[in-house]
Amino acid sequence: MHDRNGVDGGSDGDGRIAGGGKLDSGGKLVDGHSDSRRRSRSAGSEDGRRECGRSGGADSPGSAHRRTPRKLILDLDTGIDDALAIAYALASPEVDLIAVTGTYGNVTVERGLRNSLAVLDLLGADDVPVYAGIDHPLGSDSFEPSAGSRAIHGDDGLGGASIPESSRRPETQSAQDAILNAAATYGRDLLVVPTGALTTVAHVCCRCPEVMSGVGSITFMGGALTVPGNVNPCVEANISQDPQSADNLFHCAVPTTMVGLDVTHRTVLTRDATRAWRSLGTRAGRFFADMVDYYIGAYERSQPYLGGCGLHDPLAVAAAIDPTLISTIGLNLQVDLEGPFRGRTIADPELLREETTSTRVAVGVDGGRFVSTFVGRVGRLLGERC
Ligand SMILES: [Ca+2]
Repeated sequence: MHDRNGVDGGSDGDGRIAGGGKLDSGGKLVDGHSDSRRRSRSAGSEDGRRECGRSGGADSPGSAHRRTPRKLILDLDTGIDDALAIAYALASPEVDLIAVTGTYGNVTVERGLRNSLAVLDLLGADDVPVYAGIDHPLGSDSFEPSAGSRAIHGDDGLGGASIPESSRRPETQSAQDAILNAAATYGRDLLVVPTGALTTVAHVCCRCPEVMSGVGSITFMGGALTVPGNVNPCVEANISQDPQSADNLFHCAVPTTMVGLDVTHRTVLTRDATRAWRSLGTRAGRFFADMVDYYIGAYERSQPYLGGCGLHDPLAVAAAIDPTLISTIGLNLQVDLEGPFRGRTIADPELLREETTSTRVAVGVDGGRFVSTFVGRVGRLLGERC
């Protein structure tokens, strides 16, 4: 399965689709050559609720020689490392962030959307649309953040750091339709990076596996295979939010890459970085320094041996952009759904002899290269803001 999960292919990366047109601000196909930033960042049509169709991007011209940034959708439960993932995405020339979709975990969907909009606006990306996804796990009709999440990310999800509220609102289209439309439009030129509960992405993948199998990659932050969890000795937080949806995703024949605690705890940011950001003298620098100092403080209490905070969600973005940062093994995963190990990610014993595997599990990372790239790119971005 992963033989075709390559990094090449797709549309010309500039918003064009197979028929030669582009998407207008509502996501509708138009002719002509105008190319506003807003237009290229639209993630899907407003009339949404499309039926599953073939991806338009995989066989389009220009796939052999990529010259333009690939499209990126982040599916975030916007707490502190999600905000860092937004910054890294905006600072990376290899990708064009076309949408943020909202899931839950660190915070509720509503709170996460407010945080995403505020962070995007602060970083000068007030043209990136934000869409609400499913706001509770399968088998439940509500969600509230855990005490552990509030301790690590703060009650507001951003460590109490000062940031203006956005005047924007989330789009009326659902995250599910936005993701599906973008997948059908951009095909392998689209990267999808979920970094919270997998409910929305699993729903879309199970609903239209052929379309979602056609995207460039689905690289999620979550799970723990070779190291202990961070909820309990077996379970990682994102998977714990909705184990059933994660298990559905692993069994719906859509290729994924797992960037879990196995590697994210090897990429650590220290107070050296926040001191540098604060010294930039910009509002964005101060906000990110205050926010991450709160995060590092939480780590100093819970995992002092790390020497800083884990760069969980930004590493997933970086691995989606540059898979050479990680080394992986192929597995067909399952999630334990009952008993004391509920939420554990582990190989499905019934699929051990399958020749094809659906998930590349990251077990190694070039942490030094990633952290230095992260510090350089994000530092430049924060210095450019007023
Ligand atoms: Ca997250």
